[in-house]
Amino acid sequence: MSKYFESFVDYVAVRNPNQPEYLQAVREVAEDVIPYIETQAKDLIACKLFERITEPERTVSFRVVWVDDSNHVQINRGYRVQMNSALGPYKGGLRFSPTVNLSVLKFLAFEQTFKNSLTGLPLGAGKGGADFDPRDKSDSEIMRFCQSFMTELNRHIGGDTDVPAGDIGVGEREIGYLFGQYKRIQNNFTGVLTGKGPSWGGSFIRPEATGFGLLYFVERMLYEKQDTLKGKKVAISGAGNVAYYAALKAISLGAKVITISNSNGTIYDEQGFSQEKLDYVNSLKRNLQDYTKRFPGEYHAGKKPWQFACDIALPCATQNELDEQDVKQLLKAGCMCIAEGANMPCTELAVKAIMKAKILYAPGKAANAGGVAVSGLEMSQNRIGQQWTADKVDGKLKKIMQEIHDTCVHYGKDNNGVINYMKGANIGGFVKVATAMKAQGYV
Ligand code: NDP
Ligand code: 2IT
Repeated sequence: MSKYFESFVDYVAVRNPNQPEYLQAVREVAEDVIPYIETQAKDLIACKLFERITEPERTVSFRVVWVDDSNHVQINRGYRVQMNSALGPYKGGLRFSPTVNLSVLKFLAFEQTFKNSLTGLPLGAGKGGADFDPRDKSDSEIMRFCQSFMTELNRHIGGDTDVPAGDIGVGEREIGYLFGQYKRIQNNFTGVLTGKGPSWGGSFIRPEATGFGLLYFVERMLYEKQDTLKGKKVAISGAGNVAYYAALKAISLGAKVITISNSNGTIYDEQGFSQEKLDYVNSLKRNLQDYTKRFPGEYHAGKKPWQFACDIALPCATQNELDEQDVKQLLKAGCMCIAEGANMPCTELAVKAIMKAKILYAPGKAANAGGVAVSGLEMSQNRIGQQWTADKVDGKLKKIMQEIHDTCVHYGKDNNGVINYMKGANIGGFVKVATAMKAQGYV
């Protein structure tokens, strides 16, 4: 790597101490974008375009106080990282999880910059959330927390300013409570959040969009190799929104889904999941160990899905959930494709091992962009006061995923015809944002 790369990485590391996830995400993009800038866009060096893109436009951190069911006062920390508004209003999810901190949210907001650019829609980038764990809370505790969180957040967001959505720990229920409180404070029914219910401004297909989009992307990658999903064995991690709809779409495209997991363990079903089985998994809440009470299969406490032989691995849970050792195991068992439903689920060393093996690899910023893409379509529907049919939204989603795939091929194909989807996504996402930032001057 060049001197500029080395000095840039040092510069970002010094400015962002104790933020390992953020530095990991920046390095992964810089490895592709800096060589591109040095050879094809030298003018971006003097105007410090890449240095600017790694500095959030604004970061808000705030106290969230609420009272739990036992009448105890609880204090959490809320955040919104408004990363980049070159292409449109800040856009990206809210994560409620005890693992939330500034490093995690900045990496997510940084990834969102390139992802949102790749969708082709007018979306800036942001991410937010709180170190609040919704998993062990009652419904009324969740409502009180959401109301307190929005009492501060409302002054920083708006339909043309910043439009949050869901992420880990934030689904339709939380979006409902957040929206209700925003509307109450602002006296304004507007598209300030996406992922709303279909009867109150939400878009059809938004719940399905990330998982469905992931499979549309995988379908396109396989198509490039004159292959299909029919008969492929698919290992999926996670048991949440992305994992569930990824599994359903994979099954409907003829694949056999053999694993579902959460942070406690993995269910392995050799015969493959069906919709009935997946709905049963959902009904178990987080008690995956009870799967075998109703269906044949195995529960592996404390284990990840990557030990089971599969053709395609779809990490759909969280960051850094798949490491170098997992890649070795997957490769040994014949895995030919890894596509990320989650954001940055592969560690840096895992990515290097995948690249070396030259199997198909789709980074999250391309492969999971379907969620934010349909959020963008929800914003369009809110602006014109209409609701499109599920078929229409699904058709648009499919087309967007195909276009993202083609952008990756355009920027990522080498002279031997090998497609580096990571490089394609990084450069393809960067070019559009950089052009807009350059045009908008030193801001
Ligand atoms: P959910 O909250 O619906 O589900 C998260 C799932 O991941 C849960 O089953 C959870 O298990 C599991 N999980 C979390 N942490 C771990 C861990 N350390 N090890 C194993 N499993 C874990 O979130 P989503 O499905 O919405 O999000 C999943 C991923 O997809 C995230 O990386 C998110 O950023 C990304 N994403 C989401 C989009 C969306 O539209 N929702 C869009 C694009 C990306 P447990 O209950 O045990 O915690
Ligand atoms: O990571 C993501 O792209 C999301 N959580 C979805 C963001 C959105 O605004 O729909």
